[in-house]
Amino acid sequence: MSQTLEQLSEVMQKGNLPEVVRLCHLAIEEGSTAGMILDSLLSGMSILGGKFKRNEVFVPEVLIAARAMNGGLNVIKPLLLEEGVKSIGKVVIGTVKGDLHDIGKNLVSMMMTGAGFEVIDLGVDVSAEKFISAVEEKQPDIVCMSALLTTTMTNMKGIIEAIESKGLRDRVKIMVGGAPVTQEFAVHIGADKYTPDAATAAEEAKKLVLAKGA
Ligand code: B1M
Repeated sequence: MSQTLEQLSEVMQKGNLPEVVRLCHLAIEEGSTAGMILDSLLSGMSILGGKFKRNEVFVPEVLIAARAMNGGLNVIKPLLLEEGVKSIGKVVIGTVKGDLHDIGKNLVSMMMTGAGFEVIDLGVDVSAEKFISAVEEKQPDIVCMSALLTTTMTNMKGIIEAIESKGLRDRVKIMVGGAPVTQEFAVHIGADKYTPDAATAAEEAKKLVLAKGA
């Protein structure tokens, strides 16, 4: 890893947003790819996550670091997106009710946009009602749900049931993800697809819409 990318990982952990933005731009000038910059930011967040678990840092520090991470992601966003790609389908995405984690969801959103999807991002703490309104109004091909807490991943099941009870289940494919979510859990709650990371989510979403159109 270059010196700039090492520094980037460190300043992200300290939550220094202006430095994160500066170093992302510098890394781009030095020839780092968006993937290399993303790896540096993710490795910083992984180190910080370990410290959070061991009670060496607390919510305020992690929150500030997350803001810095999202700031860095915004700098590399244009590089992750292919220009002039024709929309291959529509995706509605959100972090489920009770959950405020948005970094993974934002990454999935970026990768999906880069893969050619029109992405409607409902944000965090999204209720079943909000997902349903979005399905009715926006007519997406795919609904993506993210959850980072073992206590909120269970809300995914309620959201799928609510979509079913409104008679909308046949209209959309449902994809789920987030650190505690597993393939077994996805099958158990009746989702169509689980993916462990954002890049795979975009690949699998493409396959789902191609299969739908076939
Ligand atoms: Co929170 N937090 N947090 N946190 N936080 C975790 C998740 C935790 C594992 C930390 C720990 O204890 N080790 C733990 C959860 C324990 C559990 O339930 N098993 C935890 C906890 C306990 C909490 C609070 C309860 C703490 C408290 O208040 N006492 C609280 C809950 C708040 C709430 O949501 N109601 C809380 C709060 C916060 C902050 C607000 C401070 C902040 C979030 C800020 C933000 O997101 N804007 C935060 C953070 C940053 C973390 C950690 C450190 C990092 C999460 C992250 O962004 N990772 C996390 C520890 C860790 O993960 N090491 C932790 C990077 C991100 C890229 O990964 O989101 O997994 P991830 O996304 C991946 C994949 O999962 C996948 O793609 C991405 C990679 O490409 N993916 C999808 C994600 N969504 C997908 C959707 C898809 C497909 C793939 O759909 C198709």
